[in-house]
Amino acid sequence: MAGLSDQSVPAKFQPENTPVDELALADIKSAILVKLRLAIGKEAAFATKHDWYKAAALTLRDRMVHRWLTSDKESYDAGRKRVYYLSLEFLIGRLFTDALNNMGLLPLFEAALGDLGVGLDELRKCEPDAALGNGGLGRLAACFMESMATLGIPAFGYGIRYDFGLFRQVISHGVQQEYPDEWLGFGNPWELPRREVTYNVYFGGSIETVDDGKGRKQVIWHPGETVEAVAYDTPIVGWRGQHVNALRLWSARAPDPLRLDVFNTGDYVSASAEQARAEAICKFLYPNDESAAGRELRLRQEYFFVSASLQDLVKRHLHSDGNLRGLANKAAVQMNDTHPSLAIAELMRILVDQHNMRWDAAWQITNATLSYTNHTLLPEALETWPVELFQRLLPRHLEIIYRINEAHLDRADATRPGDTAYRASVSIIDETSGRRVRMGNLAFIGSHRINGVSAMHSELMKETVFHDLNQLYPGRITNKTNGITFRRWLMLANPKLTDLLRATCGEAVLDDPTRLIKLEAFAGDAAFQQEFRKVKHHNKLALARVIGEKLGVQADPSALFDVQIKRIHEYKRQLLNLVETVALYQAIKDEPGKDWVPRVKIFAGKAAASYRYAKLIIRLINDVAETVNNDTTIGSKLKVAFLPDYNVSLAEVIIPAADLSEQISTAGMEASGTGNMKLSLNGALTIGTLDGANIEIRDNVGPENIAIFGMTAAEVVERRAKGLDASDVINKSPNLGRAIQAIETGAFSPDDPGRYASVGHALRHLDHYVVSADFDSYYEAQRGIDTRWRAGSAWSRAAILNTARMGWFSSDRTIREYADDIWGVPVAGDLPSTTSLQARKAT
Ligand code: 26V
Repeated sequence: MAGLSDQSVPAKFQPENTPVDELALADIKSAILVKLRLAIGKEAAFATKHDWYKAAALTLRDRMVHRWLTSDKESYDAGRKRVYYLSLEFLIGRLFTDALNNMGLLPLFEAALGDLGVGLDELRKCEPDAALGNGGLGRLAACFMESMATLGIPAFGYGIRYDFGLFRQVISHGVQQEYPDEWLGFGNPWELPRREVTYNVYFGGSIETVDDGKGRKQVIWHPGETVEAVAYDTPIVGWRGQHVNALRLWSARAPDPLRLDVFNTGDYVSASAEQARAEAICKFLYPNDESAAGRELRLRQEYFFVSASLQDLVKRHLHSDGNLRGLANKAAVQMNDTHPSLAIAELMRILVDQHNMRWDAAWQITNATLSYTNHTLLPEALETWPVELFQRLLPRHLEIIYRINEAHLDRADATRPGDTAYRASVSIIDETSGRRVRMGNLAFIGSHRINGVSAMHSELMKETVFHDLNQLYPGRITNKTNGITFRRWLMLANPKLTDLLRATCGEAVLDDPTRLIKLEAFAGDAAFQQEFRKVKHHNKLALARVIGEKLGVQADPSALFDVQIKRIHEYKRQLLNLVETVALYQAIKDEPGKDWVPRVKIFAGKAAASYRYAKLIIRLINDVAETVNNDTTIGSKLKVAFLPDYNVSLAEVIIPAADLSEQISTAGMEASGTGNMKLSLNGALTIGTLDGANIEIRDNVGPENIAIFGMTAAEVVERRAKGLDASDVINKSPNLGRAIQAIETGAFSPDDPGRYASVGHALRHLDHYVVSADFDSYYEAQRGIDTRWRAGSAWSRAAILNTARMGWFSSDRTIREYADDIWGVPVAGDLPSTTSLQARKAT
C-alpha cells in the first residue's frame, strides 16, 4: 500500500514516509481486540479472517462517526445549504481501505494488523464489493459522494438499500450466467440502521377534492397501500478526514409484517403477503435494459425512494427553518438521471397539498431546488411510463403532472402558435403509441439546470433529444464533464505510482491533482521513465497473476496489455475490438516469423441478462480466446482474456496494469465515459473515437498522446442515413472480409458452426454501430500503436504525459462546478496542510 518504500528506487523518486506513532499503534491494536471480543464475540485465537475484518472495520467506523457527528453539527449550526444527491445507483465497491486512506490511518492499521498477525490486504478482500449500480452512472454517484465529502459540502446521498446488487457473472463454457449478489450475507459493518428514521410511502387509492372553506380547492389523497421506508446510513469520509457525509439508503417494510388472524387459519404464505409485497421494492437493483421499462416494480422503487428522501429533507428543513418558503436557499436536490424525476411532482404535492402553498409559489420553489443530470442520449434508455400505470399507482402525481403540463404547453403555444408538432414533441405526455409519461421532459421542465456529462454530450443534448425543450427554456442546459476520485483510482489502486508521484511532484499532489503537471518535466528523463515502467510492470505482474488464477491463461507481463472494461453493449463496440483481434490473429498466422508486438487483449464487463446479442458477443470473445490461446503456432504473440464478474475491485487491479485503453464507442453514443479517465490517469494510452469525454482527454493530453480513429458523430449520422449495408467497406477491406468470414463460418465455434451467423449478417448488412465502417481506420490505428510500442521510450513519454495532464478530470473539479453553477453552495477553503495532518493523532 501507499507508504511502503522500495530500496531499488533512486532516492529522488522515493517519497519520505513518516514513521508510525507507537502510542497510536498500541491504541488501534487494543481497539481492534476489544471489538473482536465485544462486538464479534470471539477470542483472537478463534477469530476467522472475516471476524478480524469486521473488528477492524468497526474500529475504523468508530473513528469516522466522531468526525461525522462533528461535521453534522458544524453544518447544522452554520445553517448551511445542503446538497441531496438522488440516485437509484451507488456503485461504491469496497470501503475499508478507501476510508482508511482518507482518514490518514492506512499505515497505522497496516502496522496494527500486521502486529496482530493478520495482513491488511487479506482482510481487505473479505469485504464484499457493494455493487448497487450498473456501471458508469452508479460509479459516478460514488465518486461524487467522496468528492463532496472532500470539499466539505454538507450532502446526503439518497438511494435504495437493495438486498441484492448487480448480479454476479459466471462464465460457463463461454456463456454468461447470472447469480444473485448476496452482498449483505455476512452483514455490513459500515451501515447504521436508523429505525427511528422511518416514513410512510403511499401508493394507489383515490383522490378527493374538497373546498377548504376559503374558496380554495384542497386535494386529499386516500391511498390504497402503505409501505414503510427505513433509513440505513453509511458514512462517507472525504480526503484528509475533515468532513463526513451520509449515504442514506432506504429499505422497505410493511407496517404490519404479519396478519396473525390469517396466520392462525394456517395460511402462512398469505399471512405475510403484505410484507413480501413491500419488501419486493428493495429486493434488487434493476439492470440497464429494456426489461426495466414499463415495469411496475421499478416505478414503485422510484417513487418509494423519492418520497422517503423528500419527506426526510423537508422535515430537516422545517426543523431548522420553520417553513418551506426558503427551501431552495437551504437545499439543492440533484436528480441522477430521470429515475428520481418523480421528485418534481412529489415536492409539488408536499408544498401544495400538505403545506397549502399556492401553485405558482410552489412551482418556483420546486424549480429552484431541483436539477437534473442526463447520462444518455439513447432513445431506448429515456424512461416513459404508461399513463394507465401511473394512474393506478400514483393518481395524485398524475394530476399534478397534467397541471404542470398545461402551463408548460401554454408556454409552448405562446412561443410557437399553431405548431402542433412542436407542442406534441415538448409535452410531458407522449401520445404516439398509447399515452405515456415522458420522465425526461418532466425532469427538464421541473429543473432550473439540466446538465450533460461531457462537452460533446451536452451539445448533442441541445441538438437532439432536448432540442425543442431547449428552445422553450433557453440557457438551462449546461455541461459538467464527469470526473473520478483520484483517492480511489490513483492512490488506492496504484500505490506504487502514487509514491513516485509524491516524490516527483511533491506531497501536495495528493491534495491538488493539477500538480501532476510537474511530471511533464520528467517525461523524457530516461531514469524517470525507467521508474515509471517499473511501476507498470509491477502492476502487470499482479494482473497476470489474476489472469492465470482465473483463466489458466499465461499473460506475459512484457506484452502490451490492451484493455476494454465496461458494460457489454453494441454501441461500446467490444465487437470492433474482437474483429480486429481476429484479423490480427490471422495476420500473425500468415507471417509467424514477423516481429509482432506481443499483446494481451483483456476484456471484462457484464451484459444485461436479457440482452441476447451482448451475451452472444461475450460468448464470441470466449470462443476466440479458446482458439487463440491454444494455438501453439502463434506462441505468446497474442492472448485473449475475458475476466469474469467485472466490478469495482477488479477494475482496481486491471486499470493500473493497462498499457492501452479501448474507448471505441460509435461516435455520438457514449455520453462521457469515466473508465477512459481512470486508465489514462494510470498511464495507459487511449485508442478511441471522438466521443464523450475522449475529446476532452485529447484536448488535455495532446493529440500526439492519444490514438484517435474512426468517423465523427456527424459522419455516423450521415452514413446511417444512406443505409446500414456495409458491403462497400467490406469489399474494400480484405482484412475485414476474412475476419468476418472466419467468425460467421464457425472457425471459432467448430462444435456449432452457425452460432455466429447472426454476427456476420449484422457486420455485413446491419451496421448500425458502424463496426465494419470504422474497421480499417481502427486496424490502422492499432498498427500505429504497435509501432509506438516498439519505440519504447516514446511510448513511456506518452504514457507519462497522460498521467501528467489528467489532473483536470478529478471529480473534485466536477463537484466544484456543480457547487458553483448549479447548487449555489460554497466549498471548503484550502485543505489542511500535510504537516497538520501528520501531527494529528488517530482519534
Ligand atoms: C440505459 C439503457 C436502458 C435501456 C436500453 C439500453 C440502455 C443502455 C444504456 C443505458 C445507460 C444508462 C445511463 C448510464 O449509465 N449512462 C452512463 O453514465 C456515465 C456517467 O455519466 C457515462 O460516463 C457513460 O458514458 C454513460 O453511458
